[in-house]
Amino acid sequence: MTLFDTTMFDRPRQASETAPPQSAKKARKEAARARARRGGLDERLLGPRPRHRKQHRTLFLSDIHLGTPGCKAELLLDFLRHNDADTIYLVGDIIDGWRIKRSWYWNAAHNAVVQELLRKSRKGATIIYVPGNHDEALRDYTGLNFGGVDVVGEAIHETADGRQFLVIHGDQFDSVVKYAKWLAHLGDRAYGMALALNNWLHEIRRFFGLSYWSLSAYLKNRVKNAVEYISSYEHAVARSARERGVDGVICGHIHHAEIRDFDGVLYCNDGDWVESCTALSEDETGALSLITWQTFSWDTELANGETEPADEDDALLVPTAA
Ligand SMILES: [Mn+2]
Repeated sequence: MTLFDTTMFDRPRQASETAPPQSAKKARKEAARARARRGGLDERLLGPRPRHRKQHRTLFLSDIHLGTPGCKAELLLDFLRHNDADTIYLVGDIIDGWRIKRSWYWNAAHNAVVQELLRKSRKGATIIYVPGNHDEALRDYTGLNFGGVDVVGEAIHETADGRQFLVIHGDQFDSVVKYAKWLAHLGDRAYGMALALNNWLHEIRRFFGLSYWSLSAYLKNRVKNAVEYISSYEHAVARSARERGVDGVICGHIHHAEIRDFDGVLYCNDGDWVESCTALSEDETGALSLITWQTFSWDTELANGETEPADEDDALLVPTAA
């Protein structure tokens, strides 16, 4: 669903691409790129990665929900191309298994996100996958390694400054999911409808050049029950972390990014890639912070004037001392 003909963004062909002795690997790469292009993937997500990528000690991502139309796969792909980490935790609900059974949504961007994560693993990043309730089928495979990705039930992450964090998806604290699955499925379907409406709004806003804005996140923030739910969820998670004797907890599940201190226990929620497009980062000193990536890099860079190429004619307008 692109509003523009993406060929208008084609970058100029480089000499190396047109040179006749093309290796088989290169040909395969170009074929994959052509497939992604036909699949509607934005040309700007296919070219070389930016030279200056932000380096994190650790990145935490959850609730990506690949396999559903609500997943903001292109924004996530843009984020992944601009951010690297020594360790990446996938904190559950990465591939949406519930919906796989009902209906399956997969496009070039979803595929590219998986490829990008596997690429980071090949380049040396440690990837740890803690399954959630939407990809709970993976919970049968904890302790195994798939293509460089370690699947674990939960993890203890030690930050650079020596603090211990429990890493879990967090549905363990959601009594609705735990005790009445059919009810959760029902809620899931209504939620899917809200997200479809949300996507439709997103396309309209994008057409008018407005940034991503989430209807469901907006509603969730304003509905009293949802606020109460989030608050009691956060308290339950923090309480459990205290009982485990850790310094903090890193989770996802409720699609509400937050870093909050509960009497000395740090509750960190890395958010999601369906509504808020957020990730949790740990830097070299062990400091934790939230990153929001709701705008494509090319829009942000244009807004900041960072990649505007210097116009040579401009020099003529600058008065010189000589
Ligand atoms: Mn979940």
